[in-house]
Amino acid sequence: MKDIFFEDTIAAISTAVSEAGIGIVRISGPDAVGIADRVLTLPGKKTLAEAPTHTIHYGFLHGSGDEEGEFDEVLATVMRGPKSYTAEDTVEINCHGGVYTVQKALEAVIGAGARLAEPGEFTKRAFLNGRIDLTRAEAVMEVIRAKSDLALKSSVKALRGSVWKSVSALRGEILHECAFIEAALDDPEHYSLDNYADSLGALCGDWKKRLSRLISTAKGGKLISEGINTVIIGRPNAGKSSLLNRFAGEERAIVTRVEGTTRDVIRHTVRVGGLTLNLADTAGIRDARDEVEQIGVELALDLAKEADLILYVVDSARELDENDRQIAGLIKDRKVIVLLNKSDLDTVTDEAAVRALGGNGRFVPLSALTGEGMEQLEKEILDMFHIGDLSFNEEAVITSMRHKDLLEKALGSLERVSQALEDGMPEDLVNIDLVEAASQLGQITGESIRDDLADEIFSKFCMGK
Ligand SMILES: Nc1nc2c(ncn2[C@@H]2O[C@H](COP(=O)(O)OP(=O)(O)OP(=O)(O)O)[C@@H](O)[C@H]2O)c(=O)[nH]1
Ligand SMILES: [Mg+2]
Repeated sequence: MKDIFFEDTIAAISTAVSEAGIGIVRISGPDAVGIADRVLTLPGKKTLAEAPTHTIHYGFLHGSGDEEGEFDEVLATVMRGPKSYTAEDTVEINCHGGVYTVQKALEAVIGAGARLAEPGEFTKRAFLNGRIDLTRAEAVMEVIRAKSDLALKSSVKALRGSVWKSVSALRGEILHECAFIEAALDDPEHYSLDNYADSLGALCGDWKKRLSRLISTAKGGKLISEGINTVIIGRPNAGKSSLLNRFAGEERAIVTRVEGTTRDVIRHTVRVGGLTLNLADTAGIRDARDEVEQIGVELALDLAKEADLILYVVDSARELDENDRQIAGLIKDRKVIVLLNKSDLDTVTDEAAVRALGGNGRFVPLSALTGEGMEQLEKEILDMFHIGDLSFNEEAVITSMRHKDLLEKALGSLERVSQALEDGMPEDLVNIDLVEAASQLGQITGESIRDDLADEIFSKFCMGK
């Protein structure tokens, strides 16, 4: 445990503030038990102060100094530090879940001496009290904000420490070499740096590989946590808005037989399996005479350039035309699923015809009108983003941009180490970038470099003997 202690006691409503079966007010800090005792009456004049840790008590809630004014029947859980979420003394009061009651319970607790917690403050305390490292603290925030099942899974995995494990293992190895170099420079009689450059070069190559691998998961990690930006594109009347509505399960976009119905971008977020798709329905691509429609077409083309996934809707009941040729050319080499729409009608356009225009990607026959083919479309999307791999392997997935940034910086430092070794630079110079890399990785897990390097030197290399 780091010796940071907080003098004040904080409280907040820990459950969603809505009509629910129960609502929980959490109190954490040195006076948590005392404060709870001031607002609770337990049967037989018992108090929480004399209760053993990790026990639950039945009682009545009232304002501080207002024993007569009982307003709820509650269960209170006592968890004494360090065996609690924040590592501090914690009491959780389970009240009945009406918005009014829970608010009133919080007011009573504040009236008895607690301070209203800031957002995330319980987790911040858990971190500052040394109970969880920074990657886990961040993962807790991600669990709270997770938009999809898969995002939740990867945050929970980070919470169990998969990112922390990979990063701190790497950092430990780097620190070990930093310590060795410092020891050898200080005490050349006992530690020799002969041929050391070669072995450090080899280690450095391995570290760089591991870092690059971690960094490469960040793209998938971002898609998981923020959703896949998906653009529906196609010529007018192909059925783009019908597809959006089919995904949404409601009439989000106007559908008519008139070409050029959609002009603005219509957005809707949907879940597919464990994934989140941020869908954008766009204006049909054509050389529009109407100025407003033309702006919509430009917007569609711009969005398609940035998208993670393009759903290209083709009207398979009609021949392809110039607009299709333009679209097919534009989205070559991108992540594309071509939807041969209106499969419920007599079709004249097939996969081969689209390919002949240069269009490629995966092909799915679909009827946005009847819904036939939607299942296959969803399967293709899940398959395309390797959901099988991401959800089941135990590999760490980087979902935080802060982590990615620091990993890239650490990789840069290691590149400089490799370069310096190749140039035959002296070890003390090499060590500067090595320490830098360890420090950047330390910022991910929230460990400070100074103490750790000193520990490493003293514990492993018996300096000062
Ligand atoms: N038979 C059949 N008709 C469809 C299908 N999908 C869409 N339609 C019809 O095609 C017409 C155009 O559909 P929309 O969804 O508005 O097409 P859009 O691509 O959004 O058109 P714009 O917004 O004008 O670019 C409507 O009359 C739809 O009912 C389908 O799978 N089968
Ligand atoms: Mg439309």
